[in-house]
Amino acid sequence: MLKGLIFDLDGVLTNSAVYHLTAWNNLAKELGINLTDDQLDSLRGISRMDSLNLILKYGDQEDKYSEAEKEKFAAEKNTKFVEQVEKMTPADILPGIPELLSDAKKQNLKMVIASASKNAPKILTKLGIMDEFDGIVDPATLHHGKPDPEIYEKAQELAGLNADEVISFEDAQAGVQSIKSAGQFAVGIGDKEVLKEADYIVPTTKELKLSEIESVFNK
Ligand code: B16
Ligand code: MG
Repeated sequence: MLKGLIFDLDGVLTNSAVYHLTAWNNLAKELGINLTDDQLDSLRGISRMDSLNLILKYGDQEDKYSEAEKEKFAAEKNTKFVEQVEKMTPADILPGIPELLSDAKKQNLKMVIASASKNAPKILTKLGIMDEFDGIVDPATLHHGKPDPEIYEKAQELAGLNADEVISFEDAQAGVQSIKSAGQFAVGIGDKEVLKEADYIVPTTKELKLSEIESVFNK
């Protein structure tokens, strides 16, 4: 029986990816690295330090900087990202999400956030939906990033539920893999081919309808 929903943040509740990608692209340029669109796209859903390491790898600069220098670059990127987050408002919630959250509330479902972003509480506060959630996984406590199941297992634990009692929402391939490895029902939002491991796929958040997802979940 369905008892809870678990949400990725970026790309599911709001589109902060555009700010992440712009900030990474600018940092890469400062380091003399020109990223292709595909390389930039591959950073979606990936943690801050993993993203920086990937960028340095794309630029053949893997061993060029010390850990302290890398921390400085990551902090610089984050400052630029947070400047954009400060401008976010409830209008930045993706279409279809307010209805989904309110349908879930009516059914008393638990709701938890499974985002790799350390900025998740700040973003949710700017969106005005912080109070809707029963918990947020703290990414600082994780040993492995998505596609490892750890973040979705932690989210399920926070909700106090079993894997077969939750539906989890993701826009990134690594995220869908993480959900499936945790043994949960995955809703993928985006490209059918990329997210083919999900149990239910919609092209955008506009097509999310809790009753329809539930009918597939209950089969
Ligand atoms: P931060 P999600 C992820 O959020 C983003 O998709 C990814 O681009 C970002 O690097 C990562 O969070 C870490 O974010 O630098 O704010 O800690 O999709 O897992 O909600
Ligand atoms: Mg995401």
